[in-house]
Amino acid sequence: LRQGILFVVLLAVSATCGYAGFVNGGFETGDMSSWTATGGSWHGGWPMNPANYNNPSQFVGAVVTPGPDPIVGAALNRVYSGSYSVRVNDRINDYTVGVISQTVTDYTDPNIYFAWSAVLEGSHVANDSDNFTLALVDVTAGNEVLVNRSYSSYSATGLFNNTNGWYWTPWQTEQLSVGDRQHHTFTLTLLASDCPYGGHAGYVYLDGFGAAAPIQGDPSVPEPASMGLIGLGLAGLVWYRRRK
Ligand SMILES: [Ca+2]
Ligand SMILES: [Ca+2]
Repeated sequence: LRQGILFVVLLAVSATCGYAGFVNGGFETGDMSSWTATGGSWHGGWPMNPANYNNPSQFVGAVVTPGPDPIVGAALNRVYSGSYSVRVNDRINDYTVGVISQTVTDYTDPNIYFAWSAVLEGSHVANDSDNFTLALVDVTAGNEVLVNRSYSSYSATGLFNNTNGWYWTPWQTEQLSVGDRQHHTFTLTLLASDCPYGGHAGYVYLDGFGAAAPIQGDPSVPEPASMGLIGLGLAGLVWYRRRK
């Protein structure tokens, strides 16, 4: 029996190791641990000066719990998967910028997943808008940009709905195949900003950054993958006991 239990434990450990590259990618610790979070202010002028938003003590945003988005309502849940997500920037018009990033090294899983949703207050022109940029780059390949989602409320496309003058997207899930980039280093960065004249705000939610597809909804429902592993472990236990 002891060897059977050991088998179960080993399976659990090997499952964990496969996703070791990402830490707290779904914010399920309830805080920003393992993420770099900075921020600052954007006063006047396009493009934005990075020196103005690299202050760790001025991060604008928060880890949030499930519930209706305060602008959109029940049509948009603040959390995509599990009990928490992060909201970068806020809905107050006060020139703020929020930035988060995480880097994974020596990545060996075949895919990278994440989910995002944006809520942007309607504005005027491209250089006078709240905006965001969500990018995944392959650092090993000279910072090659693999995913770049960049919108302002001025450039909002058919991806966006409009509620009371705010443009918003349903949750967007991204799957990126990186099986041919074994052992590379990747960085995910999300910047969300008010407009530079303090007239319009916008924010972006992020969740489920990891090697497995994030599962939408209730955290109490176990992921199919882990259920399968538990089943395998139990099968191993039965096999061992029969053999004995
Ligand atoms: Ca989550
Ligand atoms: Ca703000």
